[in-house]
Amino acid sequence: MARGRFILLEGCDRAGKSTQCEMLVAAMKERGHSVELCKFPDRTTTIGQMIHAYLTNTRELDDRAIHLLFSANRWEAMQAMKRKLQQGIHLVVDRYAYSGVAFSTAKGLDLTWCKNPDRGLVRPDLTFFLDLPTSEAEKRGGFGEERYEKRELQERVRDVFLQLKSNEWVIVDACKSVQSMHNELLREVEHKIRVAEEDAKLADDEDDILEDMFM
Ligand code: T5A
Repeated sequence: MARGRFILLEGCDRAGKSTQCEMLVAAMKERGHSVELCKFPDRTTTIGQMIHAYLTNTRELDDRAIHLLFSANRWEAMQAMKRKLQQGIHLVVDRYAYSGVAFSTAKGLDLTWCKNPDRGLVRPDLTFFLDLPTSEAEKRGGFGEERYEKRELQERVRDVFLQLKSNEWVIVDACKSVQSMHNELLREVEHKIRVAEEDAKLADDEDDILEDMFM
């Protein structure tokens, strides 16, 4: 049996990540895949509640301290995520370490310093970057409610995201309709899973989880 695939959706604020994650999970379930949704920050944990208080401006924190909390919020989920991938469950993940580095670097922290706490996390098999101009994001529901939803910062965040881009990234035009983005994402995911399943039938060696984020 092939292990589950780690499918990540990244992008600036209001690009439609949560909408697409939910649609992707529903469509994969309909097709008979075993799949779960994860979201970062996970605001349900104790660390996640501290992050929520910061994002909603009810708490102030040093830039480095909040960066480390976002990273700790990923590490606390890591054992459970690995177990699920090993059990053949696919994970659709709404934001991850690329967001961590992009936002903190855009605020002025050093890029390498920002990557270090996330070194060795499980690395995604497929990353979609939902690319939306800030001028379009501003028109979408809810923009401006949280701390980072400001034009100049979002533009710097996008620049850092694009510096982090690697071979497993697919850039998606997030100006497109919800349905056409969904069709594109689902096509890519189905292809990735099909290839993994065919490889698993042919290969003798283990299909290991990739534990080399930022390494
Ligand atoms: N952060 C996060 C860090 O600084 N460090 C980190 O390590 C991490 C993980 C919260 C903040 O934390 C920062 C980044 C963020 O600033 P969050 O909880 O993911 O992160 O933020 P949310 O506010 O929940 O989500 P986003 O603002 O990123 O929105 P989404 O999920 O991209 O967008 P979505 O799907 O909720 O849609 C937004 C609106 O647009 C509409 C939707 O109906 C909705 O109204 N919409 C579309 N409209 C037109 N066309 C489309 N194709 C549309 N798709 C959605």
